[in-house]
Amino acid sequence: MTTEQKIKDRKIGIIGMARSGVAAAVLADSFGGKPFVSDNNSAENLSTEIARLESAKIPFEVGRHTDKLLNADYLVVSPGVPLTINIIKKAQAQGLPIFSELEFASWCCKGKIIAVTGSNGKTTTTTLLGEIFSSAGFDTFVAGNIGLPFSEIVEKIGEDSIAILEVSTFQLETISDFKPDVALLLNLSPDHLDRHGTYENYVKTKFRITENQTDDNYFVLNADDKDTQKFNVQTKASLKYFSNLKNNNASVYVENNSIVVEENPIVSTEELLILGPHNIQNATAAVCVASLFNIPSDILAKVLSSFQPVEHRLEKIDTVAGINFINDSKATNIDSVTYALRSMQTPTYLIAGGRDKGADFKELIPYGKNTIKAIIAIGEAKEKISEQLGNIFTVCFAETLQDAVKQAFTKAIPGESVLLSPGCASFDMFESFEQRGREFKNAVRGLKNGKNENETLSQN
Ligand code: UMA
Ligand code: ADP
Repeated sequence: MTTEQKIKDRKIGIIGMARSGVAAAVLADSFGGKPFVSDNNSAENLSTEIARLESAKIPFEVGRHTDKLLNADYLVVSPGVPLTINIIKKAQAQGLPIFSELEFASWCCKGKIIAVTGSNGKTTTTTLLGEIFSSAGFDTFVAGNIGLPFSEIVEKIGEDSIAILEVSTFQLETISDFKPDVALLLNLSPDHLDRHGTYENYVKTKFRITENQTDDNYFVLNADDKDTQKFNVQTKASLKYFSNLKNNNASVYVENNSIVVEENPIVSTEELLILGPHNIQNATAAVCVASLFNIPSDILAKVLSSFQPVEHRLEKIDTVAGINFINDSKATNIDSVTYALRSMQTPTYLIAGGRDKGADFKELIPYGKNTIKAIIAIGEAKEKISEQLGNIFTVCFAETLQDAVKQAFTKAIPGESVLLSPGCASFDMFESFEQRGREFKNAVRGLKNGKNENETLSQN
């Protein structure tokens, strides 16, 4: 079926009216479809989105999902909408097809797609690939889970363009034909178990990234990742591997501290500005993808040696009274916290906690043993952290992030570090991990300026 046949004159029920839902509705409208958007949030909280839909004359409802949604040929769901809600169950019972916004947008894509998934490192690697491809002269678009819905930009993508998409399991859960030219799976570790139920389900959903690939596509995998190797992947795509070790199966690997492509050293890992073994993994993965497009080594070396950490990912904030402050607010699962701990060179006060996603905090023990001086636990997970780690580490409680920063600052001595690496979602205390990271930075700035927490907060 052509894109036109899939969308033109079709009644399309869209669930969720935030970034993805509104972008999908506008895209549907632009292809001659008949979108109807529904969100269970209030009109008051959706004023910007409502204004955009009204100006495009796209009908919608807010406050709850009614059966109006079911008067459709198919539904398009936003990633944050769980498939267990009543209206989706009703739609399924009625036999309505359900597609993710990513799937829907992909119908309209004329260019090549590089899709990046994994439990950690997606945003860093997607951003890095974006810089590599645009430096190499490709007409490059970066979108997806990174914050810009694919539907928002897909119409600008021409036949010679490249779309580099960060892809989450929430988006893969309801794909049907999504077929990336190159799929990259960075790593696998437990995350989002509150949504996917079991780790097996989560992994199966991740592997869906390759389910429609054919032998002219590539599936790029991490040769060092034990779970990627353990869960035996079924794919028709050509497999390519990257590794942080001199691994014979890998086409891109690390040898004598250099990232090497087919025996040619590209860049020294010491030149990378993104720190830690996990970031070497992200860099080798990006080089592996770039090598499939014959991007010259001098361009790779230039981009890799100048690429800065993305905000909220092991971001060095400042040194106050000799104490280093590091913002890793995006560490929303345990694996990313273990990597943060592995990257620390000094004794560290760890600020962790927030909304638990089913994490096992005990996994931090081997990585924190020689690094953690104390844990300052915040948010809904603080009791669980204390229960699981209190017999190994000193665990203190803080009611607010500002208080946690203050406590850590009082305890730390010059040469030590304070690391915000929560291992949890932010939604119990903040709007987003970005807001959590910004509040951390504000609190640190407040310490530096000798201001109290209230002054710091009220200024921002
Ligand atoms: N809603 C309903 N009914 C429900 C539940 C929610 O109507 O039962 C409504 C909410 O009221 C809200 C809207 O749905 O208005 C929210 O949808 P959304 O959460 O999908 O929000 P978007 O702004 O479209 O953001 C989504 C991704 N969000 C999630 O996956 C939770 C963003 O990823 C992504 O950047 C964006 O699309 C663009 O592609 C965020 C994320 O947290 C960053 N991702 C997870 C992660 O990285 O771990 C997967
Ligand atoms: P994602 O988009 O998958 O959440 P990010 O690049 O935003 O990935 O990084 C999220 C968190 O994971 C940060 O704390 C970061 O330091 C850490 N991280 C980045 N890359 C990796 C990796 N390859 N393995 C483990 N942790 C990583």
